[in-house]
Amino acid sequence: MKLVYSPASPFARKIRIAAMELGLFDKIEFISPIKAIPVTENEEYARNISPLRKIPALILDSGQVIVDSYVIVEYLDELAGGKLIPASGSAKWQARTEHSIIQGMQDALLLCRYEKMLRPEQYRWPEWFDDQFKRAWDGLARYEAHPDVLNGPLDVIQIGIVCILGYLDFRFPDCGWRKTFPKLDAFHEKMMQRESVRTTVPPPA
Ligand SMILES: N[C@@H](CCC(=O)N[C@@H](CS)C(=O)NCC(=O)O)C(=O)O
Repeated sequence: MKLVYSPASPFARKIRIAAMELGLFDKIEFISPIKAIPVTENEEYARNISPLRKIPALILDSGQVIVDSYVIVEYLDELAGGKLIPASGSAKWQARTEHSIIQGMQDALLLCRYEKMLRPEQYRWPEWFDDQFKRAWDGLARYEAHPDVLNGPLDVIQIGIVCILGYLDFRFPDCGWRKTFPKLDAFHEKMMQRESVRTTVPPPA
């Protein structure tokens, strides 16, 4: 199978970490043929992979395409026998709820990035930026207040959180998350001991 990805994408990083942790990394060919950026044409990708023109996308050997990162992690986890996501009961729905929240936090930060990087200056809306950023920030505060989520066996939630923290370092290095969230800082340090996390840190811009 092939993963369409970019080294800078936090969503793709989640997949790369999960694939390594699940022992599936060597079964995936990693390809980064496109620049996934809003207001950039990519008709072929829209036609063949996804009309949303977002990465990551997983292309199975059969040609079947799986998007988005939420679904790809579920697919890989099932392939590996279910190690990162509980399969049943209330734990299953709790994990999916947390994963959805983490997706929303990462989406909000990506929108902030696009607002800063792409939107023409005269159209920028600082209150909107602050509101999106606050959604991610409040999400982090939620995990800072519930460190039990950070301390159990490795799961999709922990992987998602570490990708968000890495994204803040990458795109918003002055935001001061370590000072505000010391438990998340300790969690991040601990996660960086893992090869999967260390080797997928986004490259300097
Ligand atoms: N919900 C999607 C989000 C993926 C996403 O937004 N990826 C970004 C790159 S990090 C992208 O492809 N952006 C291109 C665009 O929005 O046009 C997922 O979890 O895979």
